[in-house]
Amino acid sequence: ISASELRSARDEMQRFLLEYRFGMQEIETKIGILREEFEHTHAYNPIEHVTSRLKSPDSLVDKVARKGIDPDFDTIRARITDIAGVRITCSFVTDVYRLFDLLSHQDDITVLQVKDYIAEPKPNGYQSLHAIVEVPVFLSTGRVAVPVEVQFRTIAMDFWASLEHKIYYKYASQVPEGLLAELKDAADSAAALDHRMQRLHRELHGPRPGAIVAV
Ligand code: 0O2
Repeated sequence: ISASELRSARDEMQRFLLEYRFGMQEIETKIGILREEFEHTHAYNPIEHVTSRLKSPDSLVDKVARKGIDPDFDTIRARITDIAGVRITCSFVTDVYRLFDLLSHQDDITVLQVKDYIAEPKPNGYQSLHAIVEVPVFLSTGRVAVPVEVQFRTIAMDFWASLEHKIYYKYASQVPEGLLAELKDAADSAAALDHRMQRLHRELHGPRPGAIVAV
């Protein structure tokens, strides 16, 4: 492969990823608007923090190889939907579903897939609500629909997932059996804490804190 071919492959990859960056920014803006409007109108902020990440070219290439997908951009576009990711950490479980509802009902958003790991936690205890949503991005060449993976979770779920991820890496995915059971137990404790905090919140603020008209 010549230097100019290499350069053009790099440019094509950067251009490909750019659309996902824009899609991610659109979702961040939508969440930022909801957060500000919520605080203003309801004097309540249901969001603790928001983080975003774009898959690196390296990890995208690894995923393409792992899944045995044809390495052309059209196939990657159709098959890999977590290139852009936004994680919304909410205060309470009710906020998780409320934020998901508010985002997914916006009329320029198309929900492609929902995985509710809160209703059905993974066997290791992982909990979060995952949605692949498609958001329009307007380029000089026209409109493109960009998929973004949005993860909604509480602070307790986020705390568990961050540390579990670190432990998993430390043991190069070979986590000892006893530790797996402890992690599952810790996930149950995190869920119990969520229920408890939700109950306290409800006792103080009534059944629907910062309630808004359901969409
Ligand atoms: P990163 O670095 O967060 O992006 P697929 O993504 O299609 O191969 P799957 O299992 O269908 O796989 O996707 P799923 O279940 O929606 O989960 C994908 C993402 O959720 C992961 O992304 C993690 O962010 C998070 N996740 C899922 N399961 C776990 C878990 O057991 N522990 C933790 N800590 N996070 C989890 P990536 O790409 O793995 O990583």
